[in-house]
Amino acid sequence: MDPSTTNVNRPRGLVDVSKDENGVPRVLLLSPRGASAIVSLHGGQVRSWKTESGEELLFTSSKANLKPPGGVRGGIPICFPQFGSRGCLEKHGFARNRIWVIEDNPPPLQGTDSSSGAVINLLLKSTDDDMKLWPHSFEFRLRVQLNADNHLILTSRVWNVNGKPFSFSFAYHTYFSVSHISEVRVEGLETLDYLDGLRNKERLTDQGDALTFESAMDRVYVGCPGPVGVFDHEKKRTFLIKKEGLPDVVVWNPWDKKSKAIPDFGDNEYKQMLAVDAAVIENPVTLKPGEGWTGRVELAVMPTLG
Ligand code: TA6
Repeated sequence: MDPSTTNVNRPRGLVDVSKDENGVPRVLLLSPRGASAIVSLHGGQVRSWKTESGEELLFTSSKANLKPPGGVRGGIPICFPQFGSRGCLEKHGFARNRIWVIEDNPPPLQGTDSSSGAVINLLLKSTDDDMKLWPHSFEFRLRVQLNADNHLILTSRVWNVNGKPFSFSFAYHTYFSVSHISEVRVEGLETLDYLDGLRNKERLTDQGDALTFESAMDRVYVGCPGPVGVFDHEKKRTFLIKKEGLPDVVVWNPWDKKSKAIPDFGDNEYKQMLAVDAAVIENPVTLKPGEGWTGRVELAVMPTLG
């Protein structure tokens, strides 16, 4: 697809490609009911997800550096081929920094409903430079769909295209916009084990209540079987996170002290965000040559009942 300005009328949704202020193609997805999402080819990153009344649901820092090749603080960065820092690979991997391409005719993805809403298919392939950092040949297909119910659905498919087996970890590092962090409660992680990033990744067990926030949190909940709910009391709004192929859930808020140490994050912006990531971290995925892996997350937003 020519990324200059293409306008494609879909049966029940619209896809529009233009360029951002840095000349990087970005894709506007419009659902039939008027919700929207923006996906940048820089990182294959969802940068915006808005309700039909135009309310932004994802947080982006006012200090975010939008220029490639750095990562953009906000939206949904793709962490691949690793979450966190290990070896010589950059933190959270290189996928979020690369320029992806639009793929017009990707191989069919089983279990997805392409008839509903607006859809874009992106592709990232390993380059010679990537191979110096991570010597594995892969194809990463990312499908972003805003469906007829205004759900945002991200499906990632990673293929080992040749060579030897490789392993990777992965996260949809999702920055939710919240009214105030003190008004937020997270349900669905009760009684699970987590690796505490604030205690040298010590393995602890959640006490069984819904999560609320009074200080910094940086946890990887492992083996989370069901959906996760993020309730915003002030906004009377709930985000529902459903996931497949993604057993782990990251919960992160830097709070005041760490916020001041992050250059592309405002000192007080921790009050307006909560990162809750569908991920695969504790037991990395291993792919033999010719094998593929799929990880899907579906994000819905709805009024809180009661
Ligand atoms: O758990 C989330 C986390 O790994 C935190 O430790 C925090 O640093 C965050 O990701 C953001 O990482 P980034 O590389 O985008 O600064």
